[in-house]
Amino acid sequence: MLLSETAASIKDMEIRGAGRIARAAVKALADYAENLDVSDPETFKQEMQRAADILTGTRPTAVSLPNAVRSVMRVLDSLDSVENARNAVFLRAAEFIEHSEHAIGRIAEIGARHISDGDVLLTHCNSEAALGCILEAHRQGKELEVYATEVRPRGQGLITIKTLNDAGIRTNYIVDSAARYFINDVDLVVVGADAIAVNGAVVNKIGTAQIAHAANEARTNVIVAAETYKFAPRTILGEKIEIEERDTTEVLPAEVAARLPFVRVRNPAFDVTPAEYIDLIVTEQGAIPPELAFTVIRDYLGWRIEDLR
Ligand code: RI2
Repeated sequence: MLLSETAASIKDMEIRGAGRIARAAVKALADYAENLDVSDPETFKQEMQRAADILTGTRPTAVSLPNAVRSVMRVLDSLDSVENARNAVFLRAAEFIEHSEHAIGRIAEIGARHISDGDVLLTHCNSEAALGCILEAHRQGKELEVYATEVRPRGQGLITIKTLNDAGIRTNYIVDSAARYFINDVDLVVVGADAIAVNGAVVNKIGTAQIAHAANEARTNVIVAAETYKFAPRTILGEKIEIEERDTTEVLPAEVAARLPFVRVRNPAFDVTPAEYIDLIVTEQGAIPPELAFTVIRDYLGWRIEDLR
């Protein structure tokens, strides 16, 4: 796939999910490096930077995307020849993809320990990290029942219920606004994350904050399954995580909106769940309370405040 095709697929969500877009972006960078026909190392670096900017500009919220792209681009800091730079990009991209896939497996193992036999779970959107925990608990023989939301406007809940159904897990498919209605029947909420701020706040699919709020009120635990590359280093500097607002036609067809001149359709794709509504964040390095987000950024992502300026 060409770089522009990968970028377009990420933007229109043919490739979606914070982990998947990160892996697709580093693969696109490696392919781009392979076909880059230049002999001057500086030109190579500039062209790679241009490609990196196109990829990171596709979706602004999922920090996995810039974190993954930056982890590849870092190898170009000390390049001496185009050939060495190209090989370093291949190697780093392959390492990232392997690390990401391994992280999903580790999170599933750790997350499954927090799921008990007989639990009723609720999940929102379609997160491979969150679903990994549920599927692993099921694989271990735990009897589970899941509530899965529809996820307006893009309907990612449909992917989730197909996966759960294929695994033979008893699943209830509900509209997003029914989460509060069923929350007292739920033992544990399991969701993924697109970004996690230094204060432990979790950015995830729009509606997550409402569910976490309802869970908090009902004393139902909430766990977030997220690879360490979903922690947002620049939040250390006080930078806010940008919330993507997608095309309004995802919510209301343009011809209907055209007849309602006083109505403005809004379509934020994500919201922010405060740390106090989250019991645990399950990463591949272990389960941590959200308050330890800074430690993950410093120790596992290796970002120091000096690197961020
Ligand atoms: P994994 C998705 O975003 C959802 O918000 C999901 O919870 C999150 O990414 C993490 O997904 P979108 O691409 O990386 O559907 O765990 O907007 O698959």
